[in-house]
Amino acid sequence: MNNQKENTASACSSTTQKPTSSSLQTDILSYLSTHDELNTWTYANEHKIDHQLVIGTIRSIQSIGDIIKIEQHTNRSIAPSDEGKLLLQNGSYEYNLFQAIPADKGIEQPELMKFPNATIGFAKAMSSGWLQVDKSSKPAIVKRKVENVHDEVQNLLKRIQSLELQDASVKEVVELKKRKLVEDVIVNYFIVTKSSEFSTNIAKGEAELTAEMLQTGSWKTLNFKQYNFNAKGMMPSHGCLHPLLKVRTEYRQIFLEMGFTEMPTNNYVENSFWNFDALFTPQKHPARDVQDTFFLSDPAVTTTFPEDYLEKIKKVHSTGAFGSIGYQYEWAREEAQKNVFRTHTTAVSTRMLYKLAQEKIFKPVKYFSIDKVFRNENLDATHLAEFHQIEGLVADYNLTLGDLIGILYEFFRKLGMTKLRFKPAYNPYTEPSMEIFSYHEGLQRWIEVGNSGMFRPEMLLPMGFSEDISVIAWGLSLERPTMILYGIDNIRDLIGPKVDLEMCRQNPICRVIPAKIEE
Ligand code: FB9
Repeated sequence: MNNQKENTASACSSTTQKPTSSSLQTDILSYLSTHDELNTWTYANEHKIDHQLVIGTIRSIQSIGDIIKIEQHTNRSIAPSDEGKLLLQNGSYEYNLFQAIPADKGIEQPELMKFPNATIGFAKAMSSGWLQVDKSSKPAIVKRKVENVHDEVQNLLKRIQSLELQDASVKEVVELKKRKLVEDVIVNYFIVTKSSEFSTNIAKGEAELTAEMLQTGSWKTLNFKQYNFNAKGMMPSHGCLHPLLKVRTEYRQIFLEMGFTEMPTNNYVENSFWNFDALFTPQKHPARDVQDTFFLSDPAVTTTFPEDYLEKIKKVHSTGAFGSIGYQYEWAREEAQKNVFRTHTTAVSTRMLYKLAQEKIFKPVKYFSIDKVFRNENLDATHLAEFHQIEGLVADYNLTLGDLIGILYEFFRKLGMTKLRFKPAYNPYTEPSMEIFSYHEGLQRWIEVGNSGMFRPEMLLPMGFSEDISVIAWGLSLERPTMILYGIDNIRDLIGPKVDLEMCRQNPICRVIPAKIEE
């Protein structure tokens, strides 16, 4: 963020009286009748009028007819910063501090330092040689060293405000810039000159054609205002899509293009059975600790399960089954009954796969989900306690790791990520598992873009799938791509109470594929 602020603000302090636009119109035309040209910026300052009002009036004169010609110019100038305007109004810290010191007996230093902005005021007053500190007494006494002082800072700010002093190289101005009391501003102003139909008394053109004019025929002789096609239309207040929803739409579109069906994810609350146990996640797995998972106190448990299926899960965990030795531990139903905020949408995939396995005839499927998941993790700039998980899965006969890698290339290619790398990883519910990395042209580095794997037989066979059916799946978040696509570094600028709604109004359309690598 450069400190060059577009100085749309008025060049003059807020105390100036606001002329009506019509009287200002007359003033400007009479000024032009006696001057070759009018500089809106200097005119506004000389007449202590809001620069924007002058520009607005110039525009309205323009809309009446070919009365004036205008040329836009930009120049770099300096102006008091917001803090500078305060000092311009109330005087500088050092000057006000000096005034607070009794001329005769001085003041105890601790007392003086209670004065507003005393630190900077005292430092500046000392460096200007205005004060002396008598350290012989405890506490030290601060006394005036000079009879009286002038508030040079305030004067300078006034001269800068009134454009009398505009040379930024003057050493005092440099000093004020260092104190962030003065800042560079870019001023867009106009040079206005007379045009062919210039006159000082311009009849205000009729702004609308009324029924009465039509009936009387007076419209034939009246002179109507020109349409001012430059007039800025009022931006209608309109709803706007949060960037997350725009990116979600893009991801959803990609899945639908690839023939995937969206899974119903409208249940944030899940029980540990479907969120963990059915996914062959052992009951002692750290992910099941309160450190990682939000457990519900009410309703704390679910008691209804497909009992035969639950027995199979119990078996495959505790003593092993379906050719697996399991985890050889005492599997507890109570643990599985605990209700949680789902930690992943893979819980939804589990329910959908179980339902699929109950079908008489197995039909290959491609499912996807994009919805909220909750993790009781330590928060940082890129992690909140909830995020949107994007998940895709394909269930079919004899799918291989190659099929998984193939579909990942196709999926990420549609996201403009063509260079992928796969790193072996571990998930309780997939073997083999892979973290997915992509080379991000914009960031000029490899970034982790997701996780994936082949669901374990200990998960699929208890559901009732035959051995020759395998399921490949992958997941990523919605927040990470959105932050990268919209250049947002802190997730709190994207989600949460601190989000500036302007960001929602102004954020551009979502281009998941950066422009240059569009096919
Ligand atoms: O989204 C992630 N990274 C990402 C994705 C896209 C992207 O696009 C940019 C525009 C170019 C950029 C970054 N990640 C997954 C990777 C990391 O951010 C990781 O640190 C954080 N992960 C989250 C979980 O954190 C605890 C992201 C989230 C994640 C991780 C794994 C899965 C889902 C989400 C999964 C899974 C899975 C695996 C096997 C079978 C089924 C599901």
